[in-house]
Amino acid sequence: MDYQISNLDNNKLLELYKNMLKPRLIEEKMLILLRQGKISKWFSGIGQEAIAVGVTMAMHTDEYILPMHRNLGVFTTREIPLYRLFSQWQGKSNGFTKGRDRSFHFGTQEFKIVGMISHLGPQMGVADGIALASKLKNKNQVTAVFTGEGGTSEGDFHEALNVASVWELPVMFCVENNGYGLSTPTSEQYRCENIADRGLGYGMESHIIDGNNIVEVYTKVNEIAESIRNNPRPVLLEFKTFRMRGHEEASGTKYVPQELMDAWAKKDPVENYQAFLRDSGILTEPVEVALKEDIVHEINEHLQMAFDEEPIIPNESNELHDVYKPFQYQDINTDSKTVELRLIDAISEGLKQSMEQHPDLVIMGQDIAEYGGVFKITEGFVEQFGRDRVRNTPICESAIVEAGMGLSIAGMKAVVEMQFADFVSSGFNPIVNYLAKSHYRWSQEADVVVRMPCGAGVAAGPFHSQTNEAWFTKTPGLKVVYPAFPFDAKGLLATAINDPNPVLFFEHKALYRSVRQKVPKDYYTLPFGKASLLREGDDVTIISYGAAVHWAIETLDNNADIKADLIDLRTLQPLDVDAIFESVRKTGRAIILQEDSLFGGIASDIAAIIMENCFEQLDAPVKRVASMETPIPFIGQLEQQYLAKGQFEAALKDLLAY
Ligand SMILES: Cc1ncc(C[n+]2csc(CCOP(=O)(O)OP(=O)(O)O)c2C)c(N)n1
Ligand SMILES: [Mg+2]
Repeated sequence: MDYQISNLDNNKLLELYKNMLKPRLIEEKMLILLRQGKISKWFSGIGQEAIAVGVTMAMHTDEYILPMHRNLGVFTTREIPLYRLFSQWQGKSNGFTKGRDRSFHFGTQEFKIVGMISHLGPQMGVADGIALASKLKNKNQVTAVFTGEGGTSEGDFHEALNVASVWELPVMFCVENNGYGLSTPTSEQYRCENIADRGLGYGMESHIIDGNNIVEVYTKVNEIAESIRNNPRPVLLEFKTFRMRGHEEASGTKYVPQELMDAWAKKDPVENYQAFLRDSGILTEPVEVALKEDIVHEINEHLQMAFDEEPIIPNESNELHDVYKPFQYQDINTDSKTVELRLIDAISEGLKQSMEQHPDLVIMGQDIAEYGGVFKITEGFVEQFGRDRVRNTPICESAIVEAGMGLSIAGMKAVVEMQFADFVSSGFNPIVNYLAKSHYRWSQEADVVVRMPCGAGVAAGPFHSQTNEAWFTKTPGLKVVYPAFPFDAKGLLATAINDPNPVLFFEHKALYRSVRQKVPKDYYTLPFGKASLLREGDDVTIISYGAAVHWAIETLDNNADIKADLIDLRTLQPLDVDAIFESVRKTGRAIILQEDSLFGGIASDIAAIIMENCFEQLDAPVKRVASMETPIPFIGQLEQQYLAKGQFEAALKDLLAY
């Protein structure tokens, strides 16, 4: 192997060696423990150490690194105390996830490391967000994110590189091309000769680096990182290397041709470099022996600490407590003059005032800048807040949600506008897997609001009419807000943005321009988890939210003889169960009206909760009224037939007659 040491001094050369030797020796120990059944799964990075170590050494300690499952060298080079890593792998408290996630699936702000989620790709968009924050704050920092060559086939890779390129974000995309993704060889993974060749397609500089040569990795990445700090831009780095062990230890390497194994064994990054240092007199035998002894001693000592640590004792309230970051709601009232606003204006005003309240808030979405968004909610925002904070995005919902997560990791806030709520399916993975689980896994808040223009009644067909809140209400870690009136929308949006947890904020399109209300001019907040009682009566409890609230009002207006409590939930997660119970215990009858189709919607859960808690006060079975079990059709008469509105009055009367 050709080591071009140019201006590296002996100390640096030895440090590179030491930092590679450490993960190698830890892994050798882990393989023994694995055979003894003392640890669970292990993803080996043996043979790939030069990449993790070289990249980490080229980074400043206050710059974020987003490593993968084979990058032990990132964690050790950042000098995480080994007992904490061992505890993490054993699921103990001194680890980073309180036993809630395994192996390298954790992050730590202390060491500026953001670990992967299993889905591989999402962290590339997260790196974009972190890099965006450092660019907006002129920090002159670079962010490094890792992926295997298998992960480059995911849409997240494409989206993240494209966004980084369009926005000129200071990210190093480090692809470890190790020949295989589980059992899949590169020939079945991609068709171009080098992954680095793709840089051209993204308008991005790229380099191929010998991933088994620590000197080459370190010197090249060092140079590139320094150049990015001075001239922020993304760079694609392809490290050629090889996976010397199985995908994980249990799965073996039978499918790997022996010639490949033999050829790459000769290129072992640790052994070759060791030989080079010996030959050039930089590493003497006594130094080498001492070095190894020190590391082995450290490993054994820290392993003992981890083994001695008490196992975690399950405690339900601890688990429930950590799903959301604690948020102290601040009630901000205003006695400012009110103005009559449509729902759409109230949301626009609320968003604008939150932009004024939070200088670190960035909003992102398709066509939201000069164009003002397809519903014109952000019209005039660019003029007031500038293009840094009001960002047009390419069409890539996943990468933008991920970028929101990255901004949050870097201490900023994000609002992401879905052009239509239906399109959130293209950003579903990061919402339910990354944002929702982040605080529970490693105490990292996901301070992101996703705005969701939703709902039917506008004859827009199956892909511009859905109300898909049920996709999210069932996922712990998310909050779901669904206002029906301008006053609620403005105050709840302010709270959604103040709350550091991920919030799905539903805005019904059919209400945008049809509902008007007097709304305070100034900034104010409203609490989550508090329903509003719109009508009071003793006969029946009607529970609803969103556009369906207006259907219920219309029905009650047409039937003055029906005396009903009408509850507008306003937020679905958290859900105001107390308001529901109080009313149902009074009326003895409950009907839930929802716009979404019936099965698996929130009406079903509310019905179950009422039955479990108010059974003895009920005079009739709880009734659910929802739309048809079909996709939403386009033409008006089919849409009207589809919607629950048409069945509500009859169902209500049936329930009262029961
Ligand atoms: C979305 C998703 N699909 C599949 C998997 C299962 N899986 C985990 S790692 C892996 C191979 C990854 O290959 P590569 O990106 O080349 O990384 P390497 O393991 O070679 O370092 C697969 C298929 C997963 N974790 N997530
Ligand atoms: Mg691979």
